[in-house]
Order: sequence, then structure tokens, then C-alpha cells
Amino acid sequence: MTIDLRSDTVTKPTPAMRRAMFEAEVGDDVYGEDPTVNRLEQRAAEITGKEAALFVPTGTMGNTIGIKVHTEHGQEVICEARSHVLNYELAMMAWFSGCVARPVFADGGILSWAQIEREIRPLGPHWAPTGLIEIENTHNMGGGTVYPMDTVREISDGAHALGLKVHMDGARVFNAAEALGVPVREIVAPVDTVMFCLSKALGAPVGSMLAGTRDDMARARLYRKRLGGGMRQAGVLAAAGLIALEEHPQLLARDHANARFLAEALAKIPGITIDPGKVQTNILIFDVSSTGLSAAEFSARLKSRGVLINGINAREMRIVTHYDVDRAGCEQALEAIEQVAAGAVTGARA
Ligand code: TLP
Repeated sequence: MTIDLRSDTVTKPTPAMRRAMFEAEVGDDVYGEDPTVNRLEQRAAEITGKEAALFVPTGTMGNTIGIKVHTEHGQEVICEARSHVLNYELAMMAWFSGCVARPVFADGGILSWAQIEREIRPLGPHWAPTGLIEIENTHNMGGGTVYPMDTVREISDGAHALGLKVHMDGARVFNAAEALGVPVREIVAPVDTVMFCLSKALGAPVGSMLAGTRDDMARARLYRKRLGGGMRQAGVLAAAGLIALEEHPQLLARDHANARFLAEALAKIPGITIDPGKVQTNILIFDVSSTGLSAAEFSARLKSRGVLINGINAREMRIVTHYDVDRAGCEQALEAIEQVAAGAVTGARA
């Protein structure tokens, strides 16, 4: 059996989700008449503690709309240098919102207010003014790192005092909640909008949510339609999303334990470099360069052993744990990694 640790996006809908999809009551969501979508949006608003929420097909669309509702063309969006909005969303903040990113590098991807404050620009003869602050929680390429609650509060208070808004890319904010032992609504209380994904760690086949004020979500609904996201009888998808939202946050502790287990074992493999102390949630990033193999070659050799793990650059690889890979699957992956690393170090062709 293939062990797929490339991402938590790869999970398949559970039997309960498929049943709920089959039985879902539906209507035309562009008319606001899909009862299952309406229920999902209502629950997402309650869980995030925001006035309203909007069901969107992808996290990318949710972030794109989140940025659009707060900005005007010709502004800058301050974000972390490895953020998803800057690196993996096809320049949508430029394409759709007419904004440029002002990237700021932060250790582990976690920005501080002091770092952000230095980059804020007023309108002037040469500068594009700052329009928005964007933070990613957990930070994907930072290695699934979690924003301390105080940091989110400080960033939001600082931004608001200057009349700026904060959007949180909370694709995996439920993982942050699990790691902190704090409800999602408390984590996102200081920010103006939050996007979270149903289709990542929570395991839904499709869908993300954007939450914020009623006014912002009314405008967001129009932007979603502009982007081609008016999904009609989307209740079949929302039904799976509701199960993800209500029942799967409780399962995340297992994914985090598996990630820690993998990190500790990987740290013992010659040629692999990782600090297990830095693994906080379901993402771990490790360096394979001391094996003498590139990440792409390491990935190809693992694939021939039935284990899928992607490189994120020439030296580093990323594992994401999720509910479709149990402890036995993690052990199988470790065995393959050990073999590939040993084969590389001794010069043997895998
Ligand atoms: N992340 C994917 C890839 O695009 C990298 C993954 O496998 O992790 N924000 C964050 C923090 C994300 O990690 C992702 C997806 C998104 C937004 C976008 O979500 P989708 O893929 O639904 O557009």
C-alpha cells in the first residue's frame, strides 16, 4: 500500500462523509437557498466567533477574497517571506487585488509586531502604502509552526491602531488550536478575517471557509462569484465539510503525535537533519543534503518503495501527517527513509 505523506490535502472522504454527501439537502446557493451550505456557513461563523462566513472551493480563493475585501489597487500586503499567499497562489494578490507583497522573513515563519511595524509605509511620493497585514497560522513552510496568542494580539492591536486590517491564512488553524489547547475562536478573535481549510487536516474532500464581519462577507460573496465560485447545489460538498468541522478537530492530536514520532526517529537517521523540538503540529521539514542526494532524488527513491514525500527545495523535504496514515504507515515510511538514506550514504543505488 502506498503511504502518502505529501500533504494533508490527500485524504479521501470517510464513509460518514460519503453518506452525508449522498443524503445532503441542497438548493441553489447563488440564491442563498442551499440549506446545507447555509448551515455550514452558520457553524463556521459560530466556531470562529465572527459575524458571518462564506464557503469557498479552495483556500487560495479564500485568501484571494480575504485580501481583496481589505485592500485597494496599488497597495502593499505585508506577509512572511515563505507565506502561501506570496509563494503558492499564482500572484493572485497582484492579479485580482492589484497589490504587491512586502515579504518579511521571520524565523519559523512567525512574524512579530516589531518586524511588521518597521515595514509599514504611509502614502508618499514614492511608496505604495501598506494596505493589509497577512499572517499564516500554522505556518506551512515554517514547519507547521504556531503563532503564540499574544503575538497575534500584538500584531492586530498594532495594525488596528494604524487603521490597518489583519487577514489570517488559517488553512490549518485547527492544528494551531490543538497545539495550544485553545478554541479556534480565541485564536482568531483579534484578526479581521480568517480563512481556514476543510480539505486539509480536517479531511473534507473540497472546501474552505472565509469568516469576518457581515459586511465584509457580503462583499466577499460578490468576489467569489466574480472568481467563478458561485457553486449552485454545493450542499453535497458542504455536507462533508460539516462532518470535517464538527468531528475531525478531535482527531488532530493523533496526527501531531505521529509527526513528533516521525521527527524523533528521523533525527536518529544518519544523513537526515531535523530538530524534533521544532515540530509543533502535523508538518515536519527535514534536510537530506548530508546523504549526498538532492530532495528530488530522495523523493524518487522513496516513491519506488511506495512512500510519497515531496521535496520543497533542493535540500529539504516536507512530511504532513493526516488521518489516512496511521502509526503503522509512519513506521513503514520511516523504514523506507532509513533504507534510502543508508543506500545513499554507502553509495549503493537504491
Ligand atoms: N497548501 C498546499 C500546497 O499548496 C502547498 C499544501 O500541500 O500544503 N494556505 C496554506 C497555508 C496552505 O498550506 C494552502 C495549501 C493554501 C492556503 C491553499 O489551499 P488550496 O490548496 O485549497 O487552494
